[in-house]
Amino acid sequence: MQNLKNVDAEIYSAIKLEEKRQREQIELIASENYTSVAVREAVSSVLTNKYAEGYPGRRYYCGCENIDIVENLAIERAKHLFKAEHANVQPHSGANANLATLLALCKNGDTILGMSLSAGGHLTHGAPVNICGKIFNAVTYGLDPITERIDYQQIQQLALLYRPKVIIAGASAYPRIIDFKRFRDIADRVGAYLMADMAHIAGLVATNLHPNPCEVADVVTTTTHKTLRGPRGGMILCKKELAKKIDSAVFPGLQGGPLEHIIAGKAVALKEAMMPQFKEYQLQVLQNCKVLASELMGYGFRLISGGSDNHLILVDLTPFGVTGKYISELLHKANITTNKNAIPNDKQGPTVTSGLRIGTPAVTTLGMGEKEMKEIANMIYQIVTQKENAVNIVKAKAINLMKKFQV
Ligand code: DSN
Repeated sequence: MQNLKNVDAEIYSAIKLEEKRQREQIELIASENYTSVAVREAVSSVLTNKYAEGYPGRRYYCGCENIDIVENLAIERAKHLFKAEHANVQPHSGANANLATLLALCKNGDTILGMSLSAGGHLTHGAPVNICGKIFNAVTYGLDPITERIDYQQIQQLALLYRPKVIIAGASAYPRIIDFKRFRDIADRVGAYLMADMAHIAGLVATNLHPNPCEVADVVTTTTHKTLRGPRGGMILCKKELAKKIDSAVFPGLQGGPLEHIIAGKAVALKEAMMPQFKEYQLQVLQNCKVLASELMGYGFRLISGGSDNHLILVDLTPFGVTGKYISELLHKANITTNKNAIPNDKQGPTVTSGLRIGTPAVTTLGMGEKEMKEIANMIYQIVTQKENAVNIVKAKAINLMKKFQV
């Protein structure tokens, strides 16, 4: 990055610091990953120079012939990978994909039914602080208090009572398989659209390691940078009959010019996701998560729902008398990156929380396996039980572990 260094030493230096951070810190944020170099090459290409408002073959600018090749490849790959009838690859983010979908399916004031933020849902599924909670009448469902799994009975009762226009399936902090068919049945009973947000699990869906919501949902949204391991961005997949509504809601409804350099990165990631190595990677993500969960439980941690079927674990820290904020900050000092997370019926507010969310997608990309998961579980245990006293020793172990893997 010699040119960048010459033009802007401050940004260059911040990027170098971030490279060092990514090399030295164990990345356990469940929604993060490392893209391939091929994806980053596409993202940093000259495609960033081009305006391409509209869709392939129907642009508002001249000179889009190469951009059309890129966007069409991304669309076709997304449809093929997820067995979807239509794909819109333009959403700048998962939040935009969700908002565009709701704008396509609902009018202001219509009722939507999604998982509550405190149960593991996402802001854009109707939280009052998000625009989706402000312009729609958002009703939320939670988890079964005993099993801490999605309470499909409760969803059905709420759906019958409130007759939502859209039911949203999907979560940001839910460690179990989501039964999209059960959601479909409930949506059919009340004549609602079913929207599935598969952002967290898209890589597992792509490799048939999680049920595919495209088989049953009217619209499926996702980000492209979590388990799918592409560049930061969003995507919408839907049935053919909703294609026009969805496309119009994204552009011109919500966005202007698409980020074609990012769309190129999405296309590359989708191609990578079709390769056999990607399935091996996802299988290892699941295996690593199982090992991490079982080791943590062995150290006396309580996991929400008692374990994990996917790439993430939600730890209840209350038995140790510590908060999510405190432990995530201590772990960060010890070079382990996680995030504090609310647990069901959390007594702490959302900026403190009683939980810790941990995921295995990023460390698995580095090549870590079961041995490393055991070491990481031990490091987390040391921090939670010995607190400040363990920071230096765990930090040295974390740096040492990261030295064995190339970011
Ligand atoms: N912010 C993301 C996460 O961390 O789960 C969800 O979009």
